[in-house]
Amino acid sequence: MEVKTSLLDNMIGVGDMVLLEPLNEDSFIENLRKRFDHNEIYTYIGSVVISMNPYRSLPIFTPEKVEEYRNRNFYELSPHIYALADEAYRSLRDQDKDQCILITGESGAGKTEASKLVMSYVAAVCGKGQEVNKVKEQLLQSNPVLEAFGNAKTVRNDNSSRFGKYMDIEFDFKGDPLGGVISNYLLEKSRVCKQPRGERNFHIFYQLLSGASGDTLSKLYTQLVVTLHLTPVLITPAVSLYVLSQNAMQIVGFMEDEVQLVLELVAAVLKLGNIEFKPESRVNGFDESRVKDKNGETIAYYARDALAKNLYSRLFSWLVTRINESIKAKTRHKVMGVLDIYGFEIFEDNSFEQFIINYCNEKLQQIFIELTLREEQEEYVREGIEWTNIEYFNNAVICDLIENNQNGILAMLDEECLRPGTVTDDTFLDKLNTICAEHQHFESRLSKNSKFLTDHSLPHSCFRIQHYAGKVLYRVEGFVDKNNDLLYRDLSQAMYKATHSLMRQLFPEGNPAKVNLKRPPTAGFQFKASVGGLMKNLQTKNPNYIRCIKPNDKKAAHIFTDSLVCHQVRYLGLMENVRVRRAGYAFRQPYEPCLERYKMLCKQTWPHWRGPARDGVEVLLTDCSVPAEEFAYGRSKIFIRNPRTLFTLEERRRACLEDLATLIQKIYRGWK
Ligand code: AOV
Ligand code: MG
Repeated sequence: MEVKTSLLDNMIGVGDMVLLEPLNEDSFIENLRKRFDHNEIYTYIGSVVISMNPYRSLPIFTPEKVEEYRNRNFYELSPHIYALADEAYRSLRDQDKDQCILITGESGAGKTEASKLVMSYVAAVCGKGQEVNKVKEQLLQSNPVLEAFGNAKTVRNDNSSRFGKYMDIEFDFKGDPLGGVISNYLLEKSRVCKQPRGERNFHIFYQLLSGASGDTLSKLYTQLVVTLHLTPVLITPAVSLYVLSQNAMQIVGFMEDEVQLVLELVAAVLKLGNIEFKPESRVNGFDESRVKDKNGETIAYYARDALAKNLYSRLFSWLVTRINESIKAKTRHKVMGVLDIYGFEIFEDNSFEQFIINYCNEKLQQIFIELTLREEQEEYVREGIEWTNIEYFNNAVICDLIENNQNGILAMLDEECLRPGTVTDDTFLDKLNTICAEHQHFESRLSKNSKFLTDHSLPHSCFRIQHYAGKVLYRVEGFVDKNNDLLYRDLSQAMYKATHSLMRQLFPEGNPAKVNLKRPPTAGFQFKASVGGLMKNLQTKNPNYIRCIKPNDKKAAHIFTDSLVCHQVRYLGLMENVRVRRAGYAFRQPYEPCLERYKMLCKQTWPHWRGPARDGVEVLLTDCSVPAEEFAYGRSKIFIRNPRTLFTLEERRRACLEDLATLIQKIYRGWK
């Protein structure tokens, strides 16, 4: 039987790195480049999909492509993100397994686009019908709403996600979507008040100011508001994007008056940014802004910014909750989780936000290592299959350095934030340094492994971490404050007194009847807890990986910078991934389902096999003349080395089913 060669076409490179000969870093990069030059942006490492950002629209996401990949075996056609989406969806539907799609890669590598492609593919192939279509439309339209409020232009990416997002899509037993639940992780709210040079505030501000009608704007009293750090650049796309996000809000289920309330708060944030405080004067009718000296002025600005940031981030969380109300299903049978977080980033100036974002990426890399490299190798040992271990870099030490409950950086930051006395960012840094010097255990983790660096060559008030994806220099300025994340009680109370119903709702702690003297948990503590919860959740699901790679630093099409790609290939651990995969077996399955699926290919196993499933599989594979070196019998699973073997079995099965269908038709006609 003919085996398709799409995975082995040398002109456009090899579709599966597992089949690459010879295998070394140069050939790996060369293969990616060759494929990239031929518009083949996807390449497999076994079941992992590498996705190169093309930075231009390619005609490979059409409805015809969806049809092409629908219900096809993973290795059958040329590599595509649709093949991964299809595989995940079918194993959810047919094998009843919860799935998760883990999308990783640095800022601008294409994670958010990939997550949308997966969602739209699944929407296209799962059930139809009025009710189901409404659910799908709502799930898809939650994206533009959250992007408008949670994405912004950075130097790395014009549409950079400034929050982490995990979405469970919920299905019934037939595989029809019922709804979804979105979880969001720490929005980078400091952006509301301050953006690094060359960057912008959240999209919604520009969309509103340039897209909304004069009438709407005058209702929001925003005509005059356009100075401040929020200076909008009036660009045309923002105009149509405004319409887009307004429509999306409507589809997701926001009432007209709710949209109005949301926009009013966006306008309120804009206005806050416009308030100026002058000594001994009254501004904008705000009595409280009458400040007497320079010192007070600073506090007033500080309070203003804290309020703007809090208002905006609470509004964002409210939006997520509100969307969830619309899309949440009453029951669910199976779920597919899609994770799209902010990617690893190194800026000129890195603060608490980058620290949090990069920590989150470490955790994801850790999950990849746990499930793909470690788990895979351990499985061979468990199953009693001969195996030589392959070395790989385990970033668990970096995760520990950040999150260890006793002396991790986050714990020390919390300790410092809660300590009585004068606490500043520098006392926090001193603490890090002292502990580093004093604590033997800590020292061994910090210094010997050189993951934490504080030598004198560093600029003032900085520490450096050797992350899995590169060294990052963090400036401690603002760490304590951002971690504390406190808002003056007077401000919460003032907000709670507002006549604006949504505003009141966002500041429940301002209710004088419910004064809570307990300190709210710190931002770092909350983040660590929610990321920990996320990791646990992901581990209960069957993972599907998309590893996104950024081909150049210019956000440009057609440019493939070897050094940049090489760096990513290294830190993503892709070479180790191929080696583990090659040394081992591409496919494995417990004996029972394997026998069930292929038993029709052999007379002795069809229609029933009476002995143990393991023996049945052996009879079956021998009968199908699969060469002995192609498989190994584990304790509970059959291991198949080459994806093509599996593909051959699938082809035969399909032919068999077709024959059967023809036969049944004949018999049926005979009866008539
Ligand atoms: P990210 O999610 O990984 O960065 P995005 O998914 O936002 O990156 O991709 C960045 C930009 O690259 C997009 O706005 C598109 O212009 C382009 N792009 C990405 N994937 C494709 C594709 N498949 N086809 C065409 N263009 C694409 V960040 O959120 O910053 O970590 O935090
Ligand atoms: Mg993104």
